[in-house]
Amino acid sequence: MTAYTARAHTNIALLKYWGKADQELIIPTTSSVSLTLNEFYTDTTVEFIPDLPDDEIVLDGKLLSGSSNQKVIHVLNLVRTKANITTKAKVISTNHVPTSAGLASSASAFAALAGAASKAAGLNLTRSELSMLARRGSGSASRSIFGGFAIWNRGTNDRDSFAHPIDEDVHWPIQLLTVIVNDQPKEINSRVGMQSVVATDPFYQAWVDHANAQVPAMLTAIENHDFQKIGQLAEANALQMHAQNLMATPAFSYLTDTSWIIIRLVQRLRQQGLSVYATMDAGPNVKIISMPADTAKILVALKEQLPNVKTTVATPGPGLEIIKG
Ligand code: 2P0
Repeated sequence: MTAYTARAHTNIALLKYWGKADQELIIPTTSSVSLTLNEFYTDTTVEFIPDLPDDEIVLDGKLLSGSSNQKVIHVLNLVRTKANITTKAKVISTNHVPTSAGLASSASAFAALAGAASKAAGLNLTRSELSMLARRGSGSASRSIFGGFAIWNRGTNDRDSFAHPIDEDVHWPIQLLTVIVNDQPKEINSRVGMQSVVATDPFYQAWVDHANAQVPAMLTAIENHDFQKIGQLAEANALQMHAQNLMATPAFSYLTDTSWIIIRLVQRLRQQGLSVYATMDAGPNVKIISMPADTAKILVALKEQLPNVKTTVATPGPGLEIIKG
């Protein structure tokens, strides 16, 4: 059997996924909308090798063992079932999403794995099917099958919960400037954090209803290239998601004092006339949705308040590609 290498880029959610209706199948409670990013990606090679006693997974040059490779084996098992094979696989994955980029790599990792593993097993899946498969590894990976703007329609079951492209070729100015507050692994991983919110937040259903109602407005804003509306919706959605974490028992927050300094700075820059909006994921880093022409002004304002802060800039990127095999 042939080895295949796939490349998938990470994505930032503009409307967030924060909770599962089905934990085993990874069916979300809300539809989410994202922008795939050009600068950060994962390359994954998969080869099914007869007589290999066990799956072998090498991530960034290190052989994974124990629980850290369970999610990968789970996706390989789904592929084997579809392809009607039992052969074990060798997986070699390289993340070009440095932790210092302030972005998560699980979206690009599981999208690349879905692409490479399915091809290596002899399957020719559609992009919708690839999105469903990637979703089973990590929900946000369903969106990284597509470039540019994508929507993961929540659906209700394994076959109707997958992402769709909205606008894959983004030729108008929008970027993500990430301010790195902390590049250490988070204390509460997103799977645990979101489940705690679903199970204990008394206001969770209200959040679900409100977040789902934000989707049509976001789709219209993207269609109209309405940068301000996209930013307004994204910032409100992110703050509302983080508010749910405070509603959980026990309450928790990914945002630190420094995160809030940056969020307030973004709000101040907006009062001064700049089109800048903040979004945050399951960690303290603040991502500033902005236009390339404003980068210098944003950096000057940031450095005035936080002289040693590190930043990265990412622009819209492509969907899943098979790059070898
Ligand atoms: C998102 N995040 O929409 C949200 C916003 C983090 C905050 O998707 O349990 O790693 O593997 O499906 O995809 C992070 O959650 O969780 C995430 P699982 P995942 O991007």
